[in-house]
Amino acid sequence: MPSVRRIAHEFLARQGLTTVFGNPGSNELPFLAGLPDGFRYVLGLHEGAVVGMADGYAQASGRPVLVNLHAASGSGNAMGALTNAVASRTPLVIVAGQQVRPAIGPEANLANVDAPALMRPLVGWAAEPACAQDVPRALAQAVFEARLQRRPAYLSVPYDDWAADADENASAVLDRRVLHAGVPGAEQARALTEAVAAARRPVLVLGGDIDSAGLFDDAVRLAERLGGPVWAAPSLFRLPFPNRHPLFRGVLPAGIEPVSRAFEGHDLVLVLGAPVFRYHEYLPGRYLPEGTRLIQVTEDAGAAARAPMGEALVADPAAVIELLVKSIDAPDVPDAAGTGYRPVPAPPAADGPRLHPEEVFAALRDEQPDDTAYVVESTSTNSSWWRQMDLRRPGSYYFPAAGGLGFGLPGAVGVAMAQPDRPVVGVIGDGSANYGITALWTAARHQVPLTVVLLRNGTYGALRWFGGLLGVPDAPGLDIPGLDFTRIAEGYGVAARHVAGAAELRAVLAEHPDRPRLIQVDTALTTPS
Ligand code: TZD
Ligand code: CA
Repeated sequence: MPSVRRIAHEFLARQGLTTVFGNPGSNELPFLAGLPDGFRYVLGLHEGAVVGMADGYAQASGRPVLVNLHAASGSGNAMGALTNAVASRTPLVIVAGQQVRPAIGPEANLANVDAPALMRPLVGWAAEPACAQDVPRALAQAVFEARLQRRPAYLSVPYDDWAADADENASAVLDRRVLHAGVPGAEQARALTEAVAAARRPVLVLGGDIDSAGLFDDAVRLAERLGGPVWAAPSLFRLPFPNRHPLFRGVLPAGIEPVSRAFEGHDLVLVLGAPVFRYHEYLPGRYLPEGTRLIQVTEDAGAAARAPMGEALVADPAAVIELLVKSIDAPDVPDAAGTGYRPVPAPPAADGPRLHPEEVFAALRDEQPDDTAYVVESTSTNSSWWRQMDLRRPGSYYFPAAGGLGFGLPGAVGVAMAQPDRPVVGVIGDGSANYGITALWTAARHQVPLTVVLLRNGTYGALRWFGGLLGVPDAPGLDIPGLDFTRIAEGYGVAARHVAGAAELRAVLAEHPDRPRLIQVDTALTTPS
């Protein structure tokens, strides 16, 4: 009889989960014994970085990814990073090691007491199999739950289970296929196409799921058929639409009142691939203007259920876009040549030795290839970013989906590992970098071709701005002077440069090394909006 471990490894290989992001402990070693050829173990030095790298890798590859965490302490370290993976709907399959069964009750060291409860409600599904023979099936369930729910799933396995004999039915999971379809029914399709056809002034709101699902170009086709304005949903984590397209209006402000104001004069708001809505600042008001109808199309049943207003159709946005494009017989106004794309303004010049963030982003825009993927975690520079960038390709932009810092640097490493032929740049603040800094070591170890542009303004810039907004001008703990990321990066094995001005930055960016590097640039403080 093969061991539980043999069946598990075989199942993971058949499902294509052969890249493991992890940080092991003694409880995990038996799972890692005898990993077959074709498996690749990517060691991260802290679990926050492990999950951030896995999140970036899964998002960029569009596939579930295996994560291996150590018991309660490793799982706990991972939780902040998991908040982002939950919000970006990233299918992570987390396998954590547990003490042997007789040692859990008495709480021996490294027992993860009530492991599933530790992870709920963050993950979508969490379990510890009731016996060793159920491990292969439970592992398959974790993979399918992560894929179907598009949410991290968590499996805790007592470490002596792996060497146990599988039972005679264990191999039944090896051939399982679990498929999913989200095409609306005929009546639902008719009602939706009629609502869209009847709208005089429709507005489209696109969420990050559109880019995650590979629907960036399809969204452009739909928008050009509809001919109405397009917004990105608030708290955006992936760019679903070219940001200088003539129909694009920007990212919706993340407050009730300003969102409602943006919809003024529109009779239909069609939301595709987004929650309704992920507000941030509490700016009360009416959810929608009088007479405005909202229809949300999402595959996320939870997002449909919890929305405070509007109608919802739980369906695959791909199927709905196809349906709508077919149903609208108005000639579209394609702008494939990009002639109507909004021009970029000249960046403000530096005032003193520090660069304006817009100068940094203008340099990226001009010096980086058009298909560069950017992983951004720099919070006070948000409006500068959108003013200067011109992103026209799918998968061009990633941001921490729940606003939890520590995604950016590891996420950039993961995106670059998943897409070795695509240029990847991490745009990271001097505050943000510290939450996932150990990912630099993994980038060096695997010689990941990645450029990190480190924006050093010496402070938690966004929090200074929030201090003004919330009437807290005197909060302590907002400045972070004295950090030199060139020395930190070199300590982790990543080549680093401090650049002094826009010309030097442009010259350095124009080199395209095939290994990781960090470029530190001193920047002036700006506000997020
Ligand atoms: N801790 C975590 C895990 N996530 C957070 N979002 C925060 C703390 C709070 N926080 C923000 O929301 S923005 C920010 C903090 C500390 C400052 C980030 O500083 P930065 O960027 O240098 O990366 P800016 O451009 O200076 O704001
Ligand atoms: Ca900063």
